[in-house]
Parts: sequence; structure tokens; C-alpha cells
Amino acid sequence: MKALITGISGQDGSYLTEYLLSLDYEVHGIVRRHSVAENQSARLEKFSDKIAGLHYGDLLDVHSLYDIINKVKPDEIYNLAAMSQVRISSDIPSFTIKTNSLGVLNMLEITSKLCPEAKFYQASSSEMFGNSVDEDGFQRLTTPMNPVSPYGCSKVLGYNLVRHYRHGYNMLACNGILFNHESPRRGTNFVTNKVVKNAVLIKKNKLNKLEMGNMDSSRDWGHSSDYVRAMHKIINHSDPDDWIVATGKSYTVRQMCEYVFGRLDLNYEDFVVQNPKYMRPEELKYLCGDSEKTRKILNWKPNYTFELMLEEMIEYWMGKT
Ligand code: G4F
Repeated sequence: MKALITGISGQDGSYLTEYLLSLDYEVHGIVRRHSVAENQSARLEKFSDKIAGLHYGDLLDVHSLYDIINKVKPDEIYNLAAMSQVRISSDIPSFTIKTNSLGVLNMLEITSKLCPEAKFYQASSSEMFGNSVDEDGFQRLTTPMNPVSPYGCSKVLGYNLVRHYRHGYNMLACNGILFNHESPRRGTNFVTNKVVKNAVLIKKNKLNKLEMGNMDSSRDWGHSSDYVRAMHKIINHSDPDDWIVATGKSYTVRQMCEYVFGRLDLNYEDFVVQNPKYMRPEELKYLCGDSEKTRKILNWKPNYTFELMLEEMIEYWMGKT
């Protein structure tokens, strides 16, 4: 089986590559040119010799997409590439909408022309729900989508395009609506890895304060390696569909800080200060996903707990800093 992953150099792209290689896939990926070549594929270093091809391309460069898809002729396409930082999406809204929405359209159009039989996975996001929550405290497939960021808006369009190509053109296109998922490979401008890295630096007397944004928002945090297993199950299900991937447990940023600093025998209140720079124009206050359908039909469940995931990240930064 041949897989093509856009966003292969990201957190999820790297875990998915490892997983597909373990299943004997021929894995190809699309990378964007980066001025520091080492940064381009740092997360892939350990297994880069097993990757069949890393191709230069961009979701907005239809010529590159056409050439790559035409050359690789993949059986499975995972569209993970995106401008994925929610706060930054307010600074570069136009780029975000183009990449995350028009980029999906480009991928679907070219796939439908060059390899209509290919299975197509779209990285959709719980950010699409915005502040909608069902009465029982969960978001699910029927929860209204009321996004509160350019990122969330862009992902809603991508999500709907996938559904349209599935229904209108019989494409094997599916959406995984993934709630937050983290790991030591997470970028350090996302909250979990920012907190863990800086708490460790504080513990080692290399830093004396941590500037944060909203401490009261709540997230359903899972581990990326669990979520890429779900992606593979989603794309290979007999009926292409939309799926929720989540742990079903939600913690506030404050609780997460309390846990991480506590594990290092520190009190977060002694070090955390608020900086408006990290606040968002409109905050998404609470996420908690109902993934019952995914667990039942796809027989998926996460291996990591919230605590285990943070332990792994703490251990990583203790060794790295
Ligand atoms: O870690 P975050 O930046 O993730 P966010 O915005 O929830 O988005 C992530 O999850 C989405 C799925 O729901 C993905 F689609 C998306 O691509 C991304 O992976 O922020 C989490 C929470 C927010 O409420 C934010 O306001 O943490 C709060 N926060 C508080 N202080 C902070 C900070 N976030 C960041 N990044 N940095 C802070 O200093």
C-alpha cells in the first residue's frame, strides 16, 4: 500500500509515518521548503531512510500537487498540512483560510482527476465547534459548528468540501474530527509543550517566570500516537464517513499547569503570570468529545491517559534541556 501524507513533517505526520511504516506501507510525504533545511524534517530524522519519498510542494501550489499525486499514485492520502496554530490564525487570517480551505479543495480536485479510487483523509478539528456544547457537556457529530477563529472557520470549509466530494462525486473521502492531541513532538507554541518545557527550565533554574494566556479554558487532550491509529482506521473503514477522536475527559489549562509544576515539586502560582499577548480575540472555552461511535465501530481507544502523556513530555524535556 502506498500512502501520501501532506504535513508529513508535523507532529501527526511523523507519528503517522512511523505507524504506516510499521504496517509495511510505502510512505511519501509533501514538505514545504524551509530556509533552515534541518528544520524541514527534524521530526522524521530517526526513520527518514525508510521514507520512500519526500517531495517539495505546497497545498496552494496546484502544479506541485498535480505532479506529486501523478507520480506517486497513492492508495491513501492523508491531508494533514495546515496552518494549525489557532491564535496565530488571527494574525495571518488570509493565509490560514487559503491554506486550510482552498488547500483542501486543491487536494480533492486533483485527487478526483488523477486517482479517484484513492482514499482521502482530512484532518478536521474540534476547533470547528467553537463554543457549542451539547446539554450533556460533550461535542459530537451533531453539535452545531460555530467557529470562533479564522482557523476554526477555515476547517469548517475544509470539512464541508470533503463531505461534498464524498456525496457529489463518490470519493472515498472522510473527516477525522480530532480533539487536541499532544506529545513531546508538539510545537512549543502550543500550550502543553510550552508549559512542560518552561516548567522544566524553571525547575533547572534556567527561567524564573512563565507568561501565559487564558488559564480557564478547558481542553480534551489526547496523545498524537493514539490519534494517528484512529486516522488509519477511519480511512480504511468500508463506508467513508466523519468521525470524532477524543478522550472524553476535559481539563483546564490551570489544572494542566498545576499537574506539571506539581510533578516537579513546584507551585505554578509562584511562576505563572498572564500576558495579554497570548489571549485570543474570542476564546473557545470548553472542549470534550464524544467518540463513542469511533470506539464502537472502529474498535479504537486511546492508550495514553492525560497524566501518562504529560509524564512522557516531562521526561523528554528533563533529558533535553
Ligand atoms: O495548545 P493550544 O494553542 O491549542 P488550541 O488552540 O486548542 O488548538 C489545538 O487544538 C485544535 C483542536 O481543538 C487543533 F485543531 C489546533 O490545530 C491545535 O492543535 O491552546 C489550548 C488552550 C487555549 O484555550 C489557549 O487560549 O490553551 C490556552 N492558552 C493559555 N495560555 C494558551 C496559552 N495557548 C497557547 N498556545 N499559549 C499560551 O501561552
